[in-house]
Amino acid sequence: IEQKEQGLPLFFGWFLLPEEEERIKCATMDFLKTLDTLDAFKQHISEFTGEAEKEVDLEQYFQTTAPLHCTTKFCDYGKAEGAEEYAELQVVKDSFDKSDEISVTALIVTPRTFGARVALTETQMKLWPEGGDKTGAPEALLPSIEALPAGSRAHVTLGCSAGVEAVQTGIDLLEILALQKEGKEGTQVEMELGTLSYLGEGRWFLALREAITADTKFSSFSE
Ligand code: ACK
Repeated sequence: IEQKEQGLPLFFGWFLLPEEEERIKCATMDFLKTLDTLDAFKQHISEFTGEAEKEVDLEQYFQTTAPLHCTTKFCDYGKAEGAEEYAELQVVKDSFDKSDEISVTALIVTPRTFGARVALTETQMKLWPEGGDKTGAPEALLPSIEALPAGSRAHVTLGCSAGVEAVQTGIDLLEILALQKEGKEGTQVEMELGTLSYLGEGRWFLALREAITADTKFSSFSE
């Protein structure tokens, strides 16, 4: 593993410790197992399968991505706007390699992605980059993103469907939050873990009754 030009990484973020990765994977997989058995989910199954009567095994549907992390700044080895400035921030240098705890407050499932929403603390927001909610998002979504609080995009990608890139998880999350803000909340189902809502076009949002916390280390990643 070699750092590319200027030594800038692919991205910075909070990385779940290995034992935490296992715990979070198990807990969230249990949710997926339950979700695809619910009648409410089965009613909208065609958004995942393209066919009304077909079944889907969500555990197989999403391919897990490693390592589990919450991206702060996508640097693309220095090609992304503001990458160098971010790496030079004192708070980034001071936080590097330090332990921190992240708090997962919701889970999202769409035909493209499976993700965990992360609620950032005020201290963690200092590591959230300028414009971090907007990078890579489609033009049409930008006004809605601007209306949401900074850091709304913070998430852990838990899985992507075939051919989908991880960057999509944050975009799916922002889209769901924008729909909720407009009051477009559909069917609600009470589950053990919390309240599940349907937002159309195969988008599901589980607001956790109790946040799931995970120990992490702030670091960077390069392939
Ligand atoms: O799940 P993620 O946050 O989405 O983690 C991965 C990580 O960087 C490595 O690919 C995220 N990512 C990729 N492209 C972008 C982008 N343009 N803006 C923000 N995050 C991105 C991806």
